[in-house]
Amino acid sequence: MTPEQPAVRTGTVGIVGRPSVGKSSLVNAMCGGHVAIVSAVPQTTRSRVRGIVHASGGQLVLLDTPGLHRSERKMNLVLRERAVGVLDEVDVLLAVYDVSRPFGEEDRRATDVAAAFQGPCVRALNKCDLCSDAEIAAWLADASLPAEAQVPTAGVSAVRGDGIDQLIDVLLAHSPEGPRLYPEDMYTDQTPEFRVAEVIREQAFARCTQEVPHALYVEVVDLENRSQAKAGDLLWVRATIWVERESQVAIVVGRGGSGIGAIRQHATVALEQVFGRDVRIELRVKVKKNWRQRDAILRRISVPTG
Ligand SMILES: Nc1nc2c(ncn2[C@@H]2O[C@H](COP(=O)(O)OP(=O)(O)OP(=O)(O)O)[C@@H](O)[C@H]2O)c(=O)[nH]1
Ligand SMILES: [Mg+2]
Repeated sequence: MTPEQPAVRTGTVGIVGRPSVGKSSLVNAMCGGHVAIVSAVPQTTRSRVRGIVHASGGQLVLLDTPGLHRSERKMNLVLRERAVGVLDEVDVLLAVYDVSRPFGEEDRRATDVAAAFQGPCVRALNKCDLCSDAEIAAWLADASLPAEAQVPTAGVSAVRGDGIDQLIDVLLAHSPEGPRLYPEDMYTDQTPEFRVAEVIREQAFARCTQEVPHALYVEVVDLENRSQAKAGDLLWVRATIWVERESQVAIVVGRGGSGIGAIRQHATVALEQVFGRDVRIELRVKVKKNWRQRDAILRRISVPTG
C-alpha cells in the first residue's frame, strides 16, 4: 500500500432494534439485493442473517437479528437470545429506530442493549420518508437516547434509499482496518435451503394475518438441480409449511387453494430472481401441534445461517 492510499476497512456490524423498525429492509438497502426477508408482521426475522456490503473503502458484514420483543413466550426468548448474542461477535453495533412511531418500551430495550455494547454504536433513525424534519426533531427530543452516544444519529429511509450511502460510510469509518473477507460477487452466505425456506415464509407472511404468520415455519424437504431438455437448469423444491392447528391449514391453503397457489407463484418468481434459473415448487401445509414449545425446532429455525 502506498502512503496516499487510504486503509481498507472490514467491519462486522450487528443490527438491533425492536420488531418492524426496518432492520432487514436496511440490510437489503445497504447490500443492494434481497438478502433478508421483510414483512409488515412484527418478528419476521428469526435468525441472524448475514449480508455483505462491498464499498470502495472496504467491506461490511451485516448481521441482521430478530426484533427485540418484550414478550416472555418461549419463542420470543429464543429470538431475543439470538439478537443479544450478536454483541459478542461484532465490531460495530447499529441500533435502528422507527421515527414514524413514538419511542416506546421496546425501543428502550434496544437502547439498553446498545448501551451494553463495548464498541462503537451507530444509530439509524429509519422511515424518515414518513416524517417531516420537524417531526423527526420532536421524536428525538422525546426519545430517551443517551446523550453520550459515540456516533451521531443518521436519518435514513430503507424504502426510499435516503441516507444509505452515508450510513455505510459511517459504519465503515468505525470499522477496524483489515482485508476484505468475501469475494465481490457475494452478498450473503446463506445456504440455498435457508434462502428458499425464507422466501416461501416471506410470501406466506404477506398473505396470512393475525396469529397465523407466527404459528408457521417452512421446512425445505428436498432441493435438487435438474436439467431440462432445451430449457437450461431447473431448481426443484419440495417444501412444507408447518402450522400449529388444523384451522390454520385452511387459512394458509385458502378458498379453492388460492392462498397456497399465490404463495407458490410469488415465491417462484422471487426465487427465480435469486437463483437466476427456473424454479418449481411443490408446497404442502401440515400441522405440528405446539411446535413453538419444542426446543429442537426453535433451535433449528433460529440458528445463524451460513
Ligand atoms: N415507509 C417505510 N417503511 C419501511 C421502511 N423500512 C422498512 N419499512 C417497512 O416496515 C416493515 C417492517 O420492515 P422489516 O425490514 O421487516 O423490519 P424488521 O425490523 O426487520 O422487523 P423484524 O424482523 O420483525 O424485527 C415492512 O413493511 C417494511 O416495508 C422505510 O424506510 N420507510
Ligand atoms: Mg427483520
